[in-house]
Amino acid sequence: MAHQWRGVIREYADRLPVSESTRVVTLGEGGTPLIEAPALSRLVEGEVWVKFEGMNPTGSFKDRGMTMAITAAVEQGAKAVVCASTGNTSASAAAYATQAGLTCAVLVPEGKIAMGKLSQAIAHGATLLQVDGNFDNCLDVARKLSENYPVFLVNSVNPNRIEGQKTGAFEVVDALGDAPDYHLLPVGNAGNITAYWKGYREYSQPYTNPHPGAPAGELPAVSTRTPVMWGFQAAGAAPIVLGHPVTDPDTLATAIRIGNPASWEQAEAARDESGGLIDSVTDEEILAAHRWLSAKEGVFVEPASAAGVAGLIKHHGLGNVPTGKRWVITVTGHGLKDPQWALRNADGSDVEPQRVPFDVVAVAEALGLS
Ligand code: AN7
Repeated sequence: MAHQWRGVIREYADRLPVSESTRVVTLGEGGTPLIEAPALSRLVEGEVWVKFEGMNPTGSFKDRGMTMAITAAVEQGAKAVVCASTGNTSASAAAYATQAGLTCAVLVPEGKIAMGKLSQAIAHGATLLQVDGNFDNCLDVARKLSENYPVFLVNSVNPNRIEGQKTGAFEVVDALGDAPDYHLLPVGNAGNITAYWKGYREYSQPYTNPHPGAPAGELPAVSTRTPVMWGFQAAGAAPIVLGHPVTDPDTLATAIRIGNPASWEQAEAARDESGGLIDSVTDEEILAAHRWLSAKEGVFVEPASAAGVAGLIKHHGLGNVPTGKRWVITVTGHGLKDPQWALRNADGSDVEPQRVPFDVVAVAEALGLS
């Protein structure tokens, strides 16, 4: 039978908190394309790859963590799960909870949730509550709910989420043969940078799975090194860059509109241990990178997902980007989640389709073929 990718838990079971008897909840996540980006490669005179996480079942990297979080919740006897979300986590939680037969509650901040994400959560039957507050308030309530009521929290403060998401780093190394020189990605609640760094570290040294029931024995190192980690927050929501929480975060990249990241310290550890940086990019830089990806590389992402590319372009402009290096940039979510940004011109006006009569000569003329 032809091989089908089995989802990140089965593909990487020897490095995840599962045992042989674990009932795996999966939608076939992971195995996403690592795409060479020719225009970015030319820009930096190096080799730039984008890890296109929009190709996951619900359209974002969250699925890697959610398969593990929901699998663990089922194993522990959960009947209900809850999360706070700027959108993608809720879409993913709702889908995986549905497959597992769990009920799912999602708390989203007031307004500013991309419509694609909202409709996913609703389509999958989640109970969606819009909280009168921002993401950080939502996470606070979700945490307290899970401490005091019979619901499991599936935000990335749940270590199973980080475990699942570390498989992104494994796939990069498996595809390239070793870790890249640099790994860039957007930073919101900072779970993903934490997870990638954990994955890269675990792959670079001998590993013994600490989970009870996991196969015993030491696995050899897969990579010879770890990359330098560069994370990028939106300028209006850049608490780690500023060194203090932001009480009223604001950015058009709503996925990373987060003022007090749960994995703040782990993100700083990833930065410092790898000799990297966490910097901010403006909304204009994010939109320019979003346009660059779609118009020059053929990759359509949602705005927040372009923050890593925006960071590379920004630092290239600052002269901080050495030539001859290998760069991997995680682009975290699909452009169809939040497609409106492509329909705006650079000057902010709406893109309008050119209208033509149903006449071949007129169409040929409009296309400049005559
Ligand atoms: C497309 O869905 O926090 O730094 O609640 O959706 O691991 O939080 C989303 C985050 C980047 C930031 N790109 O990742 C949520 C949520 C996209 C995202 C991030 C998010 P983290």
